[in-house]
Amino acid sequence: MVSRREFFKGAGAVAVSAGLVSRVGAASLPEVALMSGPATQAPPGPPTGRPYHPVVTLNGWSLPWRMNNNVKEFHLVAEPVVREIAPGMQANLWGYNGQSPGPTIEVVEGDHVRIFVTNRLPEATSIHWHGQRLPNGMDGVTGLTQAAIAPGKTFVYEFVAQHAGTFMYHPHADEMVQMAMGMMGFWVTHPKDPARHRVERDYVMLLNAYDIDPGSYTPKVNPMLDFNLWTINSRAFPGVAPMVAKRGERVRIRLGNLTMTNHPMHLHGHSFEVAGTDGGWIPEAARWPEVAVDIAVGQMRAIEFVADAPGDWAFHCHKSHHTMGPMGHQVPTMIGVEQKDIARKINNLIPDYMSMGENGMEGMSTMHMPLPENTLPMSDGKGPFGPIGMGGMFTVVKVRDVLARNDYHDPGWYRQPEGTAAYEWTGTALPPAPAAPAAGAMRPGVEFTIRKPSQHRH
Ligand SMILES: [Cu+2]
Repeated sequence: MVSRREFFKGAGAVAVSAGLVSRVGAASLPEVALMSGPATQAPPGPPTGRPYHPVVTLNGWSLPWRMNNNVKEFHLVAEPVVREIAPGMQANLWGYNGQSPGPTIEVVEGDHVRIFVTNRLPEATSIHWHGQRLPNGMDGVTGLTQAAIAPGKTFVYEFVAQHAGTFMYHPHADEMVQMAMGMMGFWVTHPKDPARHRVERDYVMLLNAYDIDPGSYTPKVNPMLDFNLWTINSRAFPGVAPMVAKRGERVRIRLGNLTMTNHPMHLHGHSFEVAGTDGGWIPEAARWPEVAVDIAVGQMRAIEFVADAPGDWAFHCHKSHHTMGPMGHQVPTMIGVEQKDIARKINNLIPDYMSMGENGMEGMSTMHMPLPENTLPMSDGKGPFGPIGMGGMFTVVKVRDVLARNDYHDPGWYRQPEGTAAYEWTGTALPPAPAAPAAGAMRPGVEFTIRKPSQHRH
């Protein structure tokens, strides 16, 4: 039986014209490396070429290359993939080399880079190298700078990585469909001198979004804003890996936004500096401290901080509907509603939900009902103190006193030192809260309007 890898090798070789092969001086296409799972792959470091300190793609990996007469050759295959969004939900996406997003491409300033792009999609595509300064014909805009890459064909892109920084790649071909289906990846050009911009941990993530109806597997490609899955590297929390750091290490997080809206990304417990944009590195004197950075559509930002506070610190989009799962988008307003019969339905959306405040604690854990097939509840993460109230575009920065240099495993939950956690008051009871006066008891001449929270009145 022909393996998938061999199949691609053969199919690609047929698609490249004889003229192109002799022009690049390659006897064969570079082997296609594939990734089948969504686990974070700890960076092995460069086996050939100039040295650099590798990045860590959350729930992703970096693409291997081969050196060919001092040219770094990569092979990207655009193809349909199955991505696990989080345990319990899979999506039929389009991506590169087995996953969406595609693998991160890492090169060094001054590298001569050649990328073979094979199209195994049912329609034409191209790749734009977002942020790179390169010859016009390598810019990847279908119809404007090149012919479309038809299904089954392989195109070759070739340029010198001129400046260090953080970039993205994505199609400029039927892009509403292809971006909504997950076609995107990260590109990092490392500085020629590995001591420049040096950090101990260097994470990369693409912010993306999908609209997948509960019970279905394929994203709808026509929504403009109303997506129901807000993801980091096509994963929703608790599917998003944590970012780990040893206390005192300098950490960089490179974020790119290929959704249709902006994402104010917020880090708890630390302040950071915005150190880079897709335009380049910001001089140190021009950086300022932040705890949230808004990342606009099509932008990327590199933030840096010293992980000086041990603990489990939330890192998330500050738009509250971006930190919930698809079922959260079905939730009606419950405030002010008698919850007796509805707790059962909510329990379907938030498995550990307890109805409280109306008629006691009915609808507790005994009424757990199954979710529809292939979707995620509003929030599904379990923390050391109970269910975690955020999902979607959310993960955790885990700072520990002890952590090996190249260790990227999840160290588990933080153990807070005795006496440092918020605690329940068990002293003297507070006097009862004064009840709101009835409308009739109001002083004469004062108008008083009661507004039900479930309605909007103007
Ligand atoms: Cu957001």
